[in-house]
Amino acid sequence: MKTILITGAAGDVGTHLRRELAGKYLLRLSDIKPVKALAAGEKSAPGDVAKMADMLRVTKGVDAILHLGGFSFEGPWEDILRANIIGCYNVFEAARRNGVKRVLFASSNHAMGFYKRDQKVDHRAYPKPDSRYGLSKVFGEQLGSLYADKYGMEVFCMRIGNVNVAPADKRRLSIWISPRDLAQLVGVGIDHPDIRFEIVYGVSGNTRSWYDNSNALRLGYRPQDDAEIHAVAVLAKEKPNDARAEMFQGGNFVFAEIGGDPTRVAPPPRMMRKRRKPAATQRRAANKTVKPKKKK
Ligand code: 15L
Repeated sequence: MKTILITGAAGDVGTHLRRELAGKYLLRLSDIKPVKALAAGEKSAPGDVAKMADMLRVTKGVDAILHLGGFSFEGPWEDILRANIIGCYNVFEAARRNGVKRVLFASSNHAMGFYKRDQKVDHRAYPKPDSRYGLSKVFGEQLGSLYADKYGMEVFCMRIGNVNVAPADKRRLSIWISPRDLAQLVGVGIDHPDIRFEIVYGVSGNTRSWYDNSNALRLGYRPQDDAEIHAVAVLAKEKPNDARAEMFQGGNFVFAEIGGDPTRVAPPPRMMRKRRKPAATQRRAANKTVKPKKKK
């Protein structure tokens, strides 16, 4: 059985995947926080992604790495730099030095958040990050591209939408991924025999998807879930949102700290098919629905 290192294993996505991947792989679980309640087939390997020595230790001898670690929402530059830029570099570089060829990188829909909601994007569309967080995900993807081309590593980037048991709001009807679909996609990334550098969208087979996920389908991903079965319930409790957030795929990430006019974004490329607050507070602000301001 393959041994897979999961960084950021104590987080929400890591917790879903531990349950879904149990029995399919041996899991080495790494996080800066304690990883609780180890099951059969799981081992803990504490480590800070921002420390190269830690990453050299935890990546030794694994068959593949699933890199979930780092800041998972918008944050101050110092935090994004440490956890997502330096941390990501350390994971890829430690993998290379330890001869681990395959790395699955948890990128995000926020690498593409400045695309409008009436645009359908595929794996070839150029990135339009909506935040420092989104930018750090573009960095991770491009680092993966460099390590694939220069060092022959096998890199699978998943632009994950939102992992949850059910979609939380209208925006998530387009980007939701169920834990079992994500686990299936991760399995494709681990076991596909011919990966060099791939970008796929980590979304279920959602009727309202903003993504052309043909690259994932080409590699064998067959999502079993569709957010649409939750649509009536989700839309019934949807509150009116800020018009700027409604316009773009990234939602509230798009206009956080905005200094200009968000309607002035570049038109889509031709190849596109038309159709310092506390961290917990920032996460809540980034994910919640914002009421439009009343006109005075
Ligand atoms: C993400 O990339 C974040 O990690 C998660 O916290 C959510 O904000 C998600 O995107 C989303 O867009 O809903």
